Amino acid sequence: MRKTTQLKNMLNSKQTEFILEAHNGLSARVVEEVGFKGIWGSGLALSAQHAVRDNNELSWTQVVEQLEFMTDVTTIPILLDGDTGYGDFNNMRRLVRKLGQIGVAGVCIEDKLFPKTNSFIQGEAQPLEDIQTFCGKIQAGKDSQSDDDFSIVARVEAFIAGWGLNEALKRAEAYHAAGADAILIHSKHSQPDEVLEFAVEWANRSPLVIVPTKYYATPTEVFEQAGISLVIWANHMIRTCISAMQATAANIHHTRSLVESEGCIATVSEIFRLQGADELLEAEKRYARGGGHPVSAIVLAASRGGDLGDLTREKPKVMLPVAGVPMLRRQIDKFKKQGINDITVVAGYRHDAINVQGAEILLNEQWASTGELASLACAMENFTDDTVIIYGDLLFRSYLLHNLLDWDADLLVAVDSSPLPGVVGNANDLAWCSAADNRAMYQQKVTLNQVSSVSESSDREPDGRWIGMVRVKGQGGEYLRCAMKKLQQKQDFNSLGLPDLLNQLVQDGHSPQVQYVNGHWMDINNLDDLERAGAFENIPGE
Ligand code: SPV
Ligand code: MG
Repeated sequence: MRKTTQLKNMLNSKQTEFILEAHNGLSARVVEEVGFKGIWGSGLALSAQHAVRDNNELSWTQVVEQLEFMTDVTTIPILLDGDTGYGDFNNMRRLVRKLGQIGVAGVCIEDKLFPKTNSFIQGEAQPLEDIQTFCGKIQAGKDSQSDDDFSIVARVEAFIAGWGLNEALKRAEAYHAAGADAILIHSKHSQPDEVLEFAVEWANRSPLVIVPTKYYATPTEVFEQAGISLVIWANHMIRTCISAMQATAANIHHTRSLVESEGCIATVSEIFRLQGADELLEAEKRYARGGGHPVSAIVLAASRGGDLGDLTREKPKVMLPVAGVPMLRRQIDKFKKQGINDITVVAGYRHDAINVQGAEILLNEQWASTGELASLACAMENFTDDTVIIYGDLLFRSYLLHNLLDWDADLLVAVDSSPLPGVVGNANDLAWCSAADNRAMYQQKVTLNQVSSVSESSDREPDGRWIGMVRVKGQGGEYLRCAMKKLQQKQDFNSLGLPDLLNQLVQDGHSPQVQYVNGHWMDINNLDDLERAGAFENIPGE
């Protein structure tokens, strides 16, 4: 239902309705969240939040700007306290058109002179607007609304200015005849006598609105019995802010510490929630990277690297420095360079020695008796719609990761087709593919047949070596989960590695696509590797 219609229905409903003041997007959101059906855009509160006076010191365009933040984040109607309409009938016309454009449901104008003063400051000294002039403003406003259900509430300030019931009724009658959708009768008494007398005489000629700031102790049932349509709790959010801010500021100042205040104030996560931070994260999945998803990474880093001897006594292999920088740090930096910030490291051996920032560290507690797939199983929760899984001891040129991210495939593995003398026969990551690397073809469509040390399915030479990087995207995530489940049934699951997972995917009919690469990577298995690694990484710009 349109916000204008919601407000109109509230004004015309048989029961008494209630709206609460808000003065910015955040307070408006809070008012809606607790269940209010409408918001009062209080002139006093809108000014006070900027520490300016409720004397039209805030320009009308500044008011509209605040209101737009409020309408943007709420679905309930806002009734703006439009003071005197910020000028004459012509200013009123422009105001009403503008409010319609930004989704404000109605405006209340009071019969005082511009610039007005708050009703509770020397009210009796305040001159009232000429009745006919004020009626002209109401008519101009009604003629300018583009939505039939937009409401104009005429506020009678006769009691505030020290006049009696007759003047109040005379004015209300004239404003009603000029087209006002409701009458707001205001009073500065601490008892509701004036407004109740008015209500009796008014006898429901049109909806009646009140602001019980001064007669706040009146039981709400009294208003209901008097047939009041709308009660405005007019300034209680801004007053709450003031007391809370004063208490917190004084406490932090006196104690010179945040400790005491921390438990008494909203958490930072609560701020994020009210700002709708989650929605943005979801939107990023849909729209970031040209409609793709933000990519995450899982780094398998649980093993000690026993062949590196004493070097890995105090720290795991991934923390060994290469050209002065720990391998893991280098990897994380490379991920971040490609915009991958959701990084999970599955640690095991000497996990306490992993002290790099920028990644979530998970622990495979069984690291001593398990293999790569058991580590991966620890990180299943951290899979996103697009995840790169990588060995922690892999060094690579950035462009390899960049190219991997550039291809669109559910499952994608990088296979190095360049000859690797000395490795063939020992490594368990040799790759047999549906076709050998045909370097002449761009994005040659090749799929993986098998990764292992020896071919089980063919006796031909391998097509290359899987470099230890796999990208799992979209539907690929389901395939991977399914393959993991099957493998977890196996007795020897704890000794299985990533090649077993790739082979399972092939068996399941989900052969990963192959992206052929030519060198520019290395893994670290022994001291020789580590020595070569320094030169490998010593490339400017990497
Ligand atoms: C406001 O909230 O700004 C009002 C109500 O106009 S009052 O302050 O009571 O006049
Ligand atoms: Mg006001």
